[in-house]
Amino acid sequence: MPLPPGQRAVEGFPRFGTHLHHPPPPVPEHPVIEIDGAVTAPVTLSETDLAQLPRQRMETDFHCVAGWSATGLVWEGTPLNSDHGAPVRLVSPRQYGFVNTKHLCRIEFHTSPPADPEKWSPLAAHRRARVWEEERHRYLPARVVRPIYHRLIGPIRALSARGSEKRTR
Ligand SMILES: Nc1nc2c(c(=O)[nH]1)N[C@H]1C(S)=C(S)[C@@H](COP(=O)(O)O)O[C@H]1N2
Ligand SMILES: [Mo]
Repeated sequence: MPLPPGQRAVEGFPRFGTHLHHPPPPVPEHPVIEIDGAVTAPVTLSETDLAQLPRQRMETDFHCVAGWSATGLVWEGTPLNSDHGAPVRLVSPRQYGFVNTKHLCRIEFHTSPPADPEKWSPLAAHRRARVWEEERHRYLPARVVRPIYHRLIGPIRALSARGSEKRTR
């Protein structure tokens, strides 16, 4: 499978996130997903509810917006450890990693897109984040942010690894 534009394959599947110098959050004994916001009635899905949904096995590559890709991952049901998002993770392989929310516990529906942040951010995420369209940044073209994001990979990986060490110690 060819990689999307501007991506490089890495060995393994590193833990990765800008605030992940913290250990992964503890997994509740009975995890739930709350669904609320612009819905006729809010619902809370329990583990039992989730287990009854149809299962799907997915073999996909995973692409971080910073430019690394983990290849040949297999997703199915519950192979999930807390570094990678327990109890529940959203998997959307055609969108950059930041859309693939780990430790998912709540989904809030809105009837309109969220307002743009008041302050301009150099890391303003693209709203759709499609990897094959290289939608990395909300305002800047991909070729401008590519080299900047590549340089962030090392430091963020190191921070994220430190967070998981803290838990195992
Ligand atoms: N809750 C949460 N989900 C998250 C992140 C995070 O920091 N916190 N990082 C995102 C980013 S930028 C990437 S690339 C992937 C990394 O997934 P991994 O840590 O399982 O490799 O998770 C995404 N989901
Ligand atoms: Mo990412």
